[in-house]
Amino acid sequence: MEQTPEELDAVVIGAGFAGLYMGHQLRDRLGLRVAVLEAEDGVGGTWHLNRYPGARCDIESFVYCYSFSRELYREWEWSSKYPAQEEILRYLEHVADRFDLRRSIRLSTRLTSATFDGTHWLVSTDTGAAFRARFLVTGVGLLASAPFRPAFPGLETFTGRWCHTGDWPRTGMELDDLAGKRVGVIGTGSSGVQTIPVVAEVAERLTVFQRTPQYAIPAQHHTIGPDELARLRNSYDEVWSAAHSSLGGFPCDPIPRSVLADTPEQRNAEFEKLWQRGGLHFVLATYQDLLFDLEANGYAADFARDKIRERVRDPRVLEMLLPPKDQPIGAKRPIVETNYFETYDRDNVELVDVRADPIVEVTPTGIRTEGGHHELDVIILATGFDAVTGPLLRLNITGRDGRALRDEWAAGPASYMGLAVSGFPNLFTITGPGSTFGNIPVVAEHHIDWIADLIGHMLDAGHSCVEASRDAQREWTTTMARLAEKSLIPLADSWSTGANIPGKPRTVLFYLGKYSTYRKICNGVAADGYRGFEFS
Ligand code: N01
Repeated sequence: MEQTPEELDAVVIGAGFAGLYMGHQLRDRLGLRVAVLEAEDGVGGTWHLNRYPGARCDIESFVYCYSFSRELYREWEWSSKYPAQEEILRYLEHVADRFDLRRSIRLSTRLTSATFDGTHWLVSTDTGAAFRARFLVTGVGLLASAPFRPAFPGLETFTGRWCHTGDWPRTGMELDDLAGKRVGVIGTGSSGVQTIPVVAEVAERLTVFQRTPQYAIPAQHHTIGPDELARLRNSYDEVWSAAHSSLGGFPCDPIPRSVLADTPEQRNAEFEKLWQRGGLHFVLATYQDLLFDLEANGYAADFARDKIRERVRDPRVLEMLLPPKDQPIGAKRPIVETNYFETYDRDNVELVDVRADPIVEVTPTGIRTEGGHHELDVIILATGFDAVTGPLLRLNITGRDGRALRDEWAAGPASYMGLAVSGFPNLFTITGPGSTFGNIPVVAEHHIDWIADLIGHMLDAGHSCVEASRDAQREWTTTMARLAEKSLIPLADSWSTGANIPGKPRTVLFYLGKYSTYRKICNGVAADGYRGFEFS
């Protein structure tokens, strides 16, 4: 039964990277009464949920973290270049303790609806707890709370164990539990590519069901030794100034010319340098036209295909793993890998191309494709997420005059800078659709500071309501569309365009300009008296 609503100033949804810091800003900087609602039984968001074997971040640890506290930055000892899931979760738990945030967090409390009553947000939850607050801030992330499980016929009849990478069971599915089992993985995006080599090491047999071959860039992963750690911990100013003036929210040195300006020898040398550097740099810290010009992109794609050729011995398997010539590199969110391609040379690993040999059904004992039956004890869905809008639309948000967010966004989302939606006063969406596409903790932190500044401004000025204007939202949508026209990103059938979910409107979900430009725009709007917002 719903309880009498608790009176608050703000409700924050989610206790991951975004929600933790938002709670801290609203409570400790602005002195507001705040509840951070978290559906799961622990903090950490994505890093609480994504516990699949091999889960690791593909942004470097020294910049996949908060910058708001210099002390926190200096204290924390990252153990490796790309932090593992457990380590990031430990970091976020540490943040919750260090800043005494737990007393403001309600765990195991799933928001079921949020309705604006003309002055306040009325928030209901699955525990019966209810809240009435002036401000509602979503920190639900882009992906993790909305796993996509394709409707494979017969999945419910499977007698083995199955799960999704983004909603990994807490018991019975650790790596040891998979030892000696026949495991099937469907999907070869970032999650699949991370878990496949690790599971292959222990499984009796691993069958990978691949729909689209993908480029994947070696992580060149390594542990961080004492000297490197000391250098990173003492580089706070350089790191964050470089991150904030960067393309994607992490320090990088893009090549300030076209791929086409270099000779084949020069560009191969540049590509090789980036390849050895590892990770996202190959696609993001590279020639300026790589993600904008198909011809330029083609040279990088050829280079990456050649690298795959060097690593797979079986020509039949290689043919299945090579992305086709017309598939640009980096149009889908780039994948970062360790030992991925070599895994297919193992005797216990089989690759099934489900475009040539489609999945017909899941049976009680495995997966039937047109070509035959694959006996399995475990099925892992690495099939991705209903990204960006999915986590928000699950919240049942109703704004001014009974307008449901689901209806407003039926043909695709519209927002002002990814931060606010016209018709939804005093609602702020951290990393919402329309925001920049970059290193999420950095983008989220910028949003949170910006939102806290705006709320602080309202308190000082005595405003009770703020709302993005229709015109500002329309202009932002036009700006996004203009940038998208120039980019290769909309060409991919991926989560960043909504194309991975059957029936979802295909639209560009991000502002595809540089993070540094986006940051300047948001800060300029604030400096200009919050241009595009209406106060009352
Ligand atoms: O999901 P994805 P993800 N039948 O959407 C396939 C972040 N992340 O969880 O390409 C068969 O990329 C689908 O095939 P196709 C990161 O931002 C980060 O891997 O659509 N296959 C694809 O292969 C990332 O981009 C990290 O043809 C089906 C796969 O499933 C984002 O999360 C780690 C299918 C889905 O790939 C999402 O990555 C993990 C079907 N019906 C995730 N439906 C790191 O930081 C889908 N597929 C390292």
